[in-house]
This record gives sequence, C-alpha cells and structure tokens, in this order.
Amino acid sequence: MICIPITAGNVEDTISEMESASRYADIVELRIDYIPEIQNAETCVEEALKSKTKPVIITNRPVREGGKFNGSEQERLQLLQKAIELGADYVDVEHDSIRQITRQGSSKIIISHHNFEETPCNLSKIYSDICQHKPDIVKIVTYANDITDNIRIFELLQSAKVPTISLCMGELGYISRILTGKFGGFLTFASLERGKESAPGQLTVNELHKVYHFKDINNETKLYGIIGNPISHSMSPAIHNAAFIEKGLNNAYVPLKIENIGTFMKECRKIDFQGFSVTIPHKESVLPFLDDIDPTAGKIGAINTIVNRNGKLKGYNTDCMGAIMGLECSLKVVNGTLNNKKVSIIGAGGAARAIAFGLKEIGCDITIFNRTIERAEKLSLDVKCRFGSFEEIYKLETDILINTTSIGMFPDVDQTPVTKDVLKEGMIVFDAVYNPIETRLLRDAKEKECHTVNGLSMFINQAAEQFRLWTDIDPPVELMTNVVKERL
Ligand code: SKM
Repeated sequence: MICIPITAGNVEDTISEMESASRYADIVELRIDYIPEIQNAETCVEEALKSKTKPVIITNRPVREGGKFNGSEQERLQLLQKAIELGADYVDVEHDSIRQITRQGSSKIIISHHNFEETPCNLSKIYSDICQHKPDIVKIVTYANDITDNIRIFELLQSAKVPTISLCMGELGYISRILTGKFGGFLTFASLERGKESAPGQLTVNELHKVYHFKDINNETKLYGIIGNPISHSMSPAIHNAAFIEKGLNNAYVPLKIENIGTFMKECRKIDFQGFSVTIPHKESVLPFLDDIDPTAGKIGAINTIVNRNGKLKGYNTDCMGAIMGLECSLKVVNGTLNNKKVSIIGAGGAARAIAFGLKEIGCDITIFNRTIERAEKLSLDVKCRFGSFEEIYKLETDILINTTSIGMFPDVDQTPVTKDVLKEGMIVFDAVYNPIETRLLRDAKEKECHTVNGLSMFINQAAEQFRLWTDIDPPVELMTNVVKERL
C-alpha cells in the first residue's frame, strides 16, 4: 500500500491535503506534530476522522524521533490517546511510549522505532523488543549510509511474523521504499508532491506509480538495477521499467548508488537480482566480482551489463556496439563513414574502452587523451593506438572528437571537457553524455560549425541490447526512445 503523509501546519490545509492525497493513496498519515497549537491538532484529528475517505494513521512524532511536536510528553501522549478514543484506523506510538498508552476500541496500534543516523546492526533485537508489546503493526525506519543497509531491511521484512513497515531513509534508501512490496512490507510512504516529504528520501507518489509501477511489484517480481555513482541523472530506470511493462514482464528496475562495489556485489546475491546495468565509475572495477565475462567484454576490459545466469553473474559490454551503431547511423546523415578516420577520445574509463575497441576494429586511427596520463597510456597499449596528455588536445588535428567522460552531465551542465578553440569547422563531435541531450560541448561544436552527434542513440542502443540479454525478447526501441525524449 502507499501511504501519503500530510504535513500541513493547520486544520484547513490538513483537511484539503488529505482530500487530495486520498485520490492517490491507500492510507493517509496525519502528522499532527506539524500543527503547532495543541488544540488545533486535536480539532484536526476530529475533523479528519469525520471527513476521511481512506484509512488514517495518526502520528504525533516527538523531536527525539525526528518529529516536530513542541509540547510536553504528557500532552503528546494525550493527543495519541484521544486519537484512539476517536477510533482512528491506526495510531503510531513510539516504542519507548507504548507502556503509557491504553488500547481501546478498534484502532490498530503501530509501534514504531526510528533511527535518523544509521541502520543499526541489532535490527532483529529491536524487532523482537517491539513484538513483546503485541503491536498490530511493527514499524522500523532507519537511515541508510550504504546501499546494503536496504538489504538488511529486506531480510528483516522477509522474516517478519507481524505486519511490518520497514524502510530506509535518505537517498541511499530509495530501493527500500520502491521494493517493499516484494519483501512483504505493509506499506511505503510517498509524498504528495516534491517539497512535501515527511522524511528524507521519500519519492513522490507520482514517481512511485509512473516510473516504478509500485502497485505491480509483488513477491514474484524479478529485480534489476543500475549500479553507478552518481546515479540521479540516469534514465535507465525510466526506460527499462517502461519496456518491462510494455512487454508484460513482472520485473522492476531501480537506481543503485554504489560507493563500495565489492561489498555490494557480495551482498546483492542475498536478494537475487536478475541483472544490472553498470555505469561510471564501476565499469572496470566490477570485473573481479563477476563469475563469468563474455569474451568481447573481457577483451574490452569493461562491462556495462550483468546477467544472472542460474545464480552466476556474467558481464557483457553493450556500450561498444551501441556507440558504433549510433555513430554509423549519425554519419550516414552527413554521407560519412568511420573507416580510416582520425579519432580523438577524451577519457580512459569504461566507456572510452568500449568505444576505442569498437572503432579500432573498423580501422580508425585513434588517440586517447586523459587527465591521468597513465590511464590513457594503459588504454592505448590495450587497444594498440596512440595516447596524449590532456594539454596536447589543443594541438589536435582530428576528424572525430569523442567525449566519454561525465563532464557536462546533469547536474553540472555548464561544464565542458574542452574549450571552444579545440573545435574546428567540419569536425564530427560526439558526446556520449545523453543527459542533457545537448551538452555544452555540443552547443559549442555547433557554434563552430562542427557536425554533432549526441549520446541518445548510444544510450538507447546499449539499453535495448541489455533488455534483450536479460529477457530474450525484442526490445520496444521506439517506446524506450520516446520515454527518454519526453523526460529530457
Ligand atoms: O552503459 C550505460 C549504462 O548501461 C546505463 C547508463 C545510464 O543509465 O546512464 C549509461 C551508460 O553508462
């Protein structure tokens, strides 16, 4: 179920927001601690319970558990007791206050525990302590400092004996909010709109429905995700989820912001992911943690796709053919080909590897430029091409210039890997960045009358091939393209 919290500061706004929220939510939560006057908070509960169209949770969170209630503890508990007397569907009582509350009538009691700093190691102890008080629903909400904290929350949900709400807060906790239905969670919280979150990391109800198809996620849902850091720019969740729905597949695809790739690759096996996309900066560093590598990907030395084949994680590279197909297609428009062209590649990471190997095979004359020259040298030795220091790029004579770094990518859209004087009329300039579609590099290149190729077709091609590897089904390429175009 989806619960929308109402965080308005007075009775009138609470009632009107409750009405709007009830259109999208299964349950609404009144955060009466956001209402400064105690009398107004009480009126709010009375009015809301009279006019509600969906079940209501009454919460009066103290500051010590991340709430805003500014009266005494006695006043706080009196309000909760009043909500029980009035027959609120659910009343949220903090674990350390449950002994002061008298149960009566039909209200179900949620016994809650919050930790705004971390996801502690003793989750099952907290769980069993709460259970001693016979809750109708257990609620344990913690802060994620690492993506693997979510995995411990999922394990808690899977072993729960009582209906349980358990989520991680913060940007690293998104997946616990999106996937709770797969692991048997009682509900997730989502905000009515941006800016109305009652806790860090809450997604909007619109995102949960439109991007993640939250209501379709159940214990049979197969999991996929994108491994990277940063990850908020990525359109992969939007296109893969749309493609899965289009093909009637019970799959869910989530963003995974990963700092420590080794830890994640070990822990992720506990929850049975079926596949991953991999982006900057993990395309090379992930290799040692795979069980098997496709020979072409092995030769390239970087992967962007992982497929779970009967419990074994196998790496593939779909960037290489995605980029070459995209470039060839764009060059046709200007009656050009790639053969024997002089190509300069900026960057020496995973995407540079894929593109360099692909272009070498079709006979391009390649030079790699990178800020850390040792990496440029290493890649040039592997590909058997030239390399140069970043400064040398200013003496550049090239037919095609390719940016494979994330410079200029959302949110740093004013940045560019090279200044305008590198760009010469007639040059082909390809930016592998697709968000934004027109990067500053491409804008500058247009101004200098270069032919420009944006990163969209490479992105779509590589994603389409990932979809095929995961599902063995033809990808809905047009739909995937439209999803990205609508969002960018
Ligand atoms: O190789 C791709 C990756 O599969 C997905 C991606 C993204 O979502 O931004 C970008 C590229 O690194």
